[in-house]
Formats: sequence, C-alpha cells, structure tokens
Amino acid sequence: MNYKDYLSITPEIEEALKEGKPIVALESTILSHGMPYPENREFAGKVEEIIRSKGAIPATTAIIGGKLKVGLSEDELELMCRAENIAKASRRDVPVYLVTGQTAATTVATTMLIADMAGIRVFATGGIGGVHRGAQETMDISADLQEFANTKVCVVSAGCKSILDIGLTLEYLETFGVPVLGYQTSEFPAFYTRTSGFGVDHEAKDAAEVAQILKTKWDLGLKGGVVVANPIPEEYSMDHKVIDKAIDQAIEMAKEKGIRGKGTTPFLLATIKDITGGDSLASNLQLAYNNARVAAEIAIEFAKL
Ligand code: PSU
Ligand code: MN
Repeated sequence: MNYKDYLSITPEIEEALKEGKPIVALESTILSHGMPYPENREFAGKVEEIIRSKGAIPATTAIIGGKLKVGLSEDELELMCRAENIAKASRRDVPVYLVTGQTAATTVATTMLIADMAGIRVFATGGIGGVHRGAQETMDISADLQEFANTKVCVVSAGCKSILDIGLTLEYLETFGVPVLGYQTSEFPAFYTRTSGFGVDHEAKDAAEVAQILKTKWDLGLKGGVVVANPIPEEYSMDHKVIDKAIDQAIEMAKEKGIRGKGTTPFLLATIKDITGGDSLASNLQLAYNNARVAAEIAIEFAKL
C-alpha cells in the first residue's frame, strides 16, 4: 500500500489541492485535549469560518476509523469536541491507531505529518510543544520539535507556554535548522503574553515575506518546517504574574501526582485552566483565531508563488 491509501481527504480539499488553492491545516488535540466542551465546538466552527472568510480552505485533521482524515464533517468535529475515548496521537502512535481503529486527536507533530502527506504547507494552531522545564532529568521534549526538523510545513502559533523551557526550546530549534520567525515582532511570544524575554531569528514584516522565506527554504531543498510566532493581540494578553503563578502551581501538582509522558501537557493545560478560571480560555480562543487569520494570509501569498 502507498501512504496515500491511508489518507481520507474531503472532495473540497482534494479539488483545492489540484487547483493549487490556499489551504490551512488545523489540529484536533487543541479540541479534544486543550479546551472544554462545548466551547471547543464553537471554536472549531469559528476558526474554520475565519479561514474561509479570508479566502482559504480549512483542513482539520484527525485519525478516525483507521484513516488519516484531512477535513472533518460537522459530525466528526462534534466527535472530536465531545472527546469521549479520544486518544492523543503523536508521531509514534500513528501506525498503531491506524491498525486498531482508535479515534485520535492529532498534535502539532501529527498534523504536520498528515498535512505534508496531503501536500498542505501552512498550518495554524495555538501553541507548539517544546522542551519541558527540567528536561535535563526527564528528557521530556515534545515530538513537535523533531517534526519541525524534518517535515515541510509552516506552523503559525502564539509561541509556547512557559510550562516549557522557552530558552531550551529555541536552542533545540536552532540546532535542527528550524527558522523561527516573529510575526511583526522581534520577541518570541509566550502564548498568553506577547513577550518572553527571548528574541526571534527574524522579524517578518508581513505574510508575503513569510511566504517568500518558505519558498526559498524549500527551493533550496532544505528539509523541515518553519515556526511563525504570532503574538496574542494586546487586548487579550494576560498578566505575566497571574499566568506565571498558575503555571508554577500546575508544574508542582504534576510532580506531586507523578504525571509523565504524553499525559504531561494535557494535565498542565487543564490545571492552568482550572486555576485561572475562564480567563485563560478566553485568551486561548482569541490567540488561535488570530493565528488562523495570519495562516490564511500566508497560505494565500504562498499559493501565488
Ligand atoms: N500546548 C498548548 N496547547 C495545546 C498543546 C500544546 O498550549 O493544545 C498540544 C498540541 O497539540 C501540541 C501537543 O502539539 O499539545 C504537545 O504535546 P506533547 O508535549 O505531549 O508533545
Ligand atoms: Mn512529552
């Protein structure tokens, strides 16, 4: 069998791929393991709508019924948002879930993998995974980073949460040759806040410039992806002190409970949400909408080249 036999692409996206129209991939872990129901359901619809209103086509990915889904129906979006018995699929889980038929949400790593197989080059998410704090001992480094090293997809995020060691995450990306572009910013954003104290490699002035950098990287035959770090809009950004305290508390609780492996990130995200109440969720929704807008613009510019 060819890898294409495992893909299930909606007719609309299939057509768009043939015609070279702009498409934006979206992940489903953010739905199943990153947000509560029914807020995630509203989010899933609205983020697709934003991409369409910009003139691009959304392609939410998931693993359902032994297939790598590219583009989900309303029922499939509902299934992912209900999040009943939905696993979290990182790269290593993909062959297992295809064989067992386990329904699974796709992380940044898996969404990049599927987007690349389908020929989609731009992907919008909330935050990327990275090197966890204390990774010197735990070796907990998200598979997202290796995907950036190897897979030809541009991911627009609001940076990463300081549940991670942001400095080490940026070092890792440098080692593996992954460009980190600030979208109209010279500082790498920390998801809930616009600043992190760490700089980016290059401040991209607009979507057209990002598209040129993608084309050039891939024309050169350089493998791997590109990180576009797009800060949360000022009006939705959170107070550094409030969010840092919640994150420290969540990390402490994870240690006490002995949380490890793929459960770590979902545990930390859920705990931060509990501690900060609705505030962090509202910020999360808005930054992801903002990323969808920028990703659609980049996909449109890239399709012109
Ligand atoms: N960080 C967030 N929100 C998320 C994730 C990370 O702020 O929803 C999800 C993404 O799907 C990301 C995954 O790819 O968690 C990383 O998980 P891990 O650290 O287990 O690799
Ligand atoms: Mn991990």
